[in-house]
Parts: sequence; structure tokens; C-alpha cells
Amino acid sequence: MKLYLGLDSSTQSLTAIVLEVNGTDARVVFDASLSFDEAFPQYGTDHGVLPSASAAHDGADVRDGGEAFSSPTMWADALEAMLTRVSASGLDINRIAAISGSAQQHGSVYLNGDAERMLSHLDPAQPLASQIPAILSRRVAPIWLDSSTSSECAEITAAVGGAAILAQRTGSRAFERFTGPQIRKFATLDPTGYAATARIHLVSSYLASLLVGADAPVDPGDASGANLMDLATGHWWDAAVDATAPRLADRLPAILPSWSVAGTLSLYWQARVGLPPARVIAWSGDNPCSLIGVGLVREGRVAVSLGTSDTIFGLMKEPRVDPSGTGHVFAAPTGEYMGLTCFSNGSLARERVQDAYGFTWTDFSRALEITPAGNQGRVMIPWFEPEITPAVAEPRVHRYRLSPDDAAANVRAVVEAQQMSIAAHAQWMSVTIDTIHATGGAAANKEILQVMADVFGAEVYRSTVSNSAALGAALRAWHGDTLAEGTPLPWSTIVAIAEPNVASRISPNAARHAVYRELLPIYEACEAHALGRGPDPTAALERFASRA
Ligand code: XUL
Repeated sequence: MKLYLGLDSSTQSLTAIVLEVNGTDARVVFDASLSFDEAFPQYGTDHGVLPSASAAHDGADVRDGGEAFSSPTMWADALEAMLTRVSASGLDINRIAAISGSAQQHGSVYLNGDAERMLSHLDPAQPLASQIPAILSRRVAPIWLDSSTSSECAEITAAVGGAAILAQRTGSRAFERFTGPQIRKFATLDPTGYAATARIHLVSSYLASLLVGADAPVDPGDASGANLMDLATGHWWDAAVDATAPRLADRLPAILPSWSVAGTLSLYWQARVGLPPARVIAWSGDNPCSLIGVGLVREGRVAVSLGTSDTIFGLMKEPRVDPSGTGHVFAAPTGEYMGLTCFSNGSLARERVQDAYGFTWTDFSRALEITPAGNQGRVMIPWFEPEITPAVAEPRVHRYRLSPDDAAANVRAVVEAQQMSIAAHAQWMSVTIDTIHATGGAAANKEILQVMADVFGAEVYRSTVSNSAALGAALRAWHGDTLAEGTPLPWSTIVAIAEPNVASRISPNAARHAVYRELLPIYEACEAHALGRGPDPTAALERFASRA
């Protein structure tokens, strides 16, 4: 029975999952995580991010606020620690046939001209991390939490002919955290550092390069988080590459399909931790890997993650693009596409309402139970924090026909607003959603999931997968290995392990779904009004409240 290793280098931690595969059955036989802050205090990270003082590195690269960096050396340290753990796990590691990985998207790692040669000659007598500084042309890596590149976004957008063209070609308008604007900022503010850079990797392709001891490709899934790839062709898009930085094309890795074999686990790892010469399948971003890890390999199934922020994502057969410019289209590891839209007022907004009334989660659920669907036309627009979707810089909570004193109605209002907002802002995907896999902390709340089912008119299942990105990486390793062996398995077989438990199913109620179908356009009118783009919707809400 073969083993497949999936790694997930996220913002705060490195996770490894090992699958044991028997024919078409897979089971998890190893699952471990290490937190960067706890395991590597010497880097001084806070939730995986370097403190700004230490990020005030080489002098040239510091500008006002919004910057977020992490350490490529720390990620390498974590990789070695985790592979050592896998090796010492008691598993028969010689059965590891393939390894793949997932990484936080958008982050970039800058390697110098010696890197490729040095990666192929790593010294197994020395820890990996001690050999990393010599291959870097930039000590730190900007990551997705960085919001400091607004001017670069504007410059790139103008140079390619506008936001609509950039979104149409690359899947997203320019976003501060995306790799292209980050590269432009480095090239502009530190031209010497940029000149010394021979290769710019994404976090995913950097870590894959460390495994194979060579320059690994990036996959289309992660490359589509760069504002640099032509989504339709899966190649770097010359216009965006040229608009971003001088001679950037020479510095970007090759883009190869997600299932490509990037190489073999290098002699360094074989000698240092005793792992076998397993195939290394191209790494991808955490969102494309999660798509697989949650089992979303057909259009119509989406995941809604109720975490710190709320996110909806799902497979799309065609690369449709969000005309409002808030959603993203990434390439999917299946060779298709995925849509993703993120909302920042997730758990935080739910908790703010809970705290305002001194409610426990039981009280919160009870409030949902005793209030009717549609909340009698009482609506909240819950922008407690700046919102990503729709873009709202100045946070403010808006209430329509809703008294702040009515605790139960406010609980229902926040939950209904979140679900209607997710539904409204997922319409651009043009996917008929029949099944939702709910993940994240708040998915434990059955009453919230009932509102979700009723708003979407879809079956909702609580996903039991705890680290969907690492599981997705392990499943991609399995899939890539079967292809390389000439015995490919269909994706539906590969993701069977992620199938949620039927017992967790929550079905929509037809009458309540009809209420939300009527309310949704009025909710959108409330949002437009709150954004200052539409008339006061109170009269429409009065009519809604007095119906039947
Ligand atoms: C997606 C995004 C995050 C990162 C970090 O666009 O910025 O989900 O991938 O996990």
C-alpha cells in the first residue's frame, strides 16, 4: 500500500498529512502540525508574520504601513522539522510514493543567481535553514496580509488598459496582496536587490524547489494569484509581466499543470532524514488545494467557510469573471477553474452581535429559533470592520427597520445578512448551487447552517475535513502519482475521503427559501443604499413585512 504525503505551509503553521492508499480507498495515517511562532521563536514571528521592526530590513524597502513579511528561512526550517517528524513517525516511509504541497497564496520568495546550483548541492551534514540565506536576494518574503501596494496596483492596471481587462485576462483586478504588485514595489524601491534576483518563486514553488533541489515550476492555480497569468492559456501574460517590472519574464518560473512531476525528492532529504526518492508533484496554493480537500470536483458544489472571514469557493467549468471586481477566479488543480469570494465581516461580526447582548452561543441559536425567516423585513448591513466584498473602507453598521434594542432580531439580522451577501456576491459565478460543504468554526452552529440552506435553497453538509489544504495536497500527490504511473483515477474517486457525513445534512425549507428569494433583491437594495449608490429601501421593506 502506497503512502502519499501532503504538506500545507500556511500563514501560521506547517501541517503534514499522510494518506495510505489501498486500491481506491484512502485513509489518513499521520496528521501533524507545527506552529511557526511556537516551534521557531528565534524568528520572532507573531501569527507567522515578522515584527515590523525586523522587517525593516535592508533599508531600501520600507514604506508607510500595511506591510507584512514572513521568513523563507523559517519556512525551510519548518520543512526540515516536519519531514524529520514524518521520518520518525513509525510509518514505513519507504512506501511514500509521492509528495505534494499547498502554500499560502500570493507570497513571493526572491532567489539569487547562485540559488539553482546551490539547491542541487545542499549539504546533508548541515541543517537546511543554515543554507538558505546564501540563496536569497531578499531576506524576507512579502505575504498576502500586505496591503501596501495600492500605487503599484494602479500603475499596473493603467499599463494593461484598465481593471476590466486585467480581471478578464488574469481572473482578478489588481489586488495589493497579489504577487505582481508586490514584485513591482520591490523592483521600484530596491532596484539593486531586484537586479540581484534571478528567480522569483511563489511560496508554493519555492518549497517544491527545496524538495527537488532544483528550480520547480509553479502551477496555474497558484500562478493565478499573481495578476500575471493569462487564465485562458495558463501562460504568463506578456502585457502584465511587462507592466510589472523590467525583465520580469526571465525571473518567473515555468507554469506547468498542477499534476506535473516537479522532480524527485533530492539526495539531500534522502541522506538527511532518510525519506525515499519519492515523486514530488507540483505544489499549489491553499485555496486550489482546499477545493480538492473539501471534495469540490463538480460544478454546483461549493464550500462556504465560516471563519474569521467568511469565504465561498467552488469549481467552475468556464473562467467567468466577477464584473464587480471583488471575486477571484483561479485555475483549479483539475485543469478547470474555481471562483472565490471573501467577506471580512465573518466570525467577528457574529461575535460583535453576540457580545453586544451578552449572549452565549446557545442564546444565539435560540434567537435564531424564535425569529422568523425574513426577520419581518428588518435588515442589518454588518460592516463592523472594513469589508472586502463589497469594498468598504470606512466600517459602519447600517440597520433598516431594525432597532438595536431588539436582541433576537439583531442576531437573525446579522446571520441573514451574511448569508444573503454571500449568495448575492456569488451570482457572478453563474453556478447553480445545489450542495454546500460548510467549514470553519461557526459551521458547528446548526441554526446558522439552516439559514444558509434556506437562503441558498441548497443542501448543506458540515464538512468533517479539518485541514482541507493539507488533505488536498496529499490527494493531489496521489492523483499525480496515478497519472505518472499511467493508471489515472478519476477525481471523484480521489476525493471520496472528503465526502461529508450524510447525517450532517441540513435541507432547505421550500417556504423559507421563497421568503429569501423575495428578500434578496431588497437586501441588495439595502447594500446599494448603504454604499451611497441607491435610494432608501425602507418602503420596499415595509411592503415585504406587510405581505401575506
Ligand atoms: C486568497 C488569500 C488567502 C491566502 C492565505 O486570495 O489571500 O486565502 O491564500 O491563506
